[in-house]
Amino acid sequence: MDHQRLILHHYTYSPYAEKIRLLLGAGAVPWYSAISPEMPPRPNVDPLTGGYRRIPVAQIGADIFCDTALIAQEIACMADNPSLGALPDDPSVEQLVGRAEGDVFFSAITGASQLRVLAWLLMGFGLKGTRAFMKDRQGMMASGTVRPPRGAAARRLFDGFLADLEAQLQHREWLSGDNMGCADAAVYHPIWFKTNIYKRSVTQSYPNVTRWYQAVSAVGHGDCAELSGADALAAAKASQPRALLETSVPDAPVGQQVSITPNDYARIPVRGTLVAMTSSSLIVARDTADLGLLHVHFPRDGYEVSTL
Ligand SMILES: N[C@@H](CCC(=O)N[C@@H](CS)C(=O)NCC(=O)O)C(=O)O
Repeated sequence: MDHQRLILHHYTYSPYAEKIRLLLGAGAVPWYSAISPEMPPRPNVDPLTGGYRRIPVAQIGADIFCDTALIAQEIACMADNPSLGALPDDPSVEQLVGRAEGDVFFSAITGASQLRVLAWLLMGFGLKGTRAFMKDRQGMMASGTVRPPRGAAARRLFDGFLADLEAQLQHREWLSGDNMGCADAAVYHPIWFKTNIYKRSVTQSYPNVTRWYQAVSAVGHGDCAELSGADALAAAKASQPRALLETSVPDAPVGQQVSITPNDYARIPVRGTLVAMTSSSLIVARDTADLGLLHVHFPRDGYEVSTL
């Protein structure tokens, strides 16, 4: 295997993973697919991240990337295409992306009828698995700081979002500029999620959204090869983290033990030694008995950093 190829730890029905799979396709970046369980424990990912429990996680050798904001930037570098990693300089698009990855994402599921969600879960997980999945996600949200709308309020919110997207797409093919980019993938994934739950198009009242949705789908996932979790761990073990080129901000507690915790949901901390902290990202080193030295990368936006 090629140890420098990006490995994506993900599962099929993860909307945020779909965002990344499409960006990999758009950037023509070859990648390895390592399928993860839909809920912890995740023996293919936990030893790499040291606790971060969200999906997707990307890996390049002994460098581990948490959060799609950062993974998208890595893909943009690999593809030499900045629009895959950054939003366009357009406040109306930025606002749509913020909504898509906030309440709209949750509303895809909290707005669906309980019966429909139950049927969807039962088909995927069976009875025992559905019970475990619901318990897991309830626990994840209970310890979180976000309280998404439910029922009719969630449905109104989702529809209002589609109507605003329809207006945005009136005079443009893509949200990101001349080609599909990060903004398109970010706005697409909650709609894709709802389409999967409903098993039919949810955009039919919005012709511009429908045309755009089909164009984003057609981009596909690119050149992907399956990889086992064991091979992904072996790749980490056989590699050294890449050289640190980041220049840390002056007040960064570099060299100290820190914990990094998402500030919204799935608030499991990762502990390690801070080795770099710029204005937009940070890296913690984890010296592990089984896999050696790993560098775990996080964006700063959306994560709390505490010194221990
Ligand atoms: N801000 C994160 C959000 C990721 C996220 O919420 N992922 C969902 C799956 S789409 C998740 O991790 N759910 C809980 C789980 O899979 O354990 C990102 O951009 O990567």
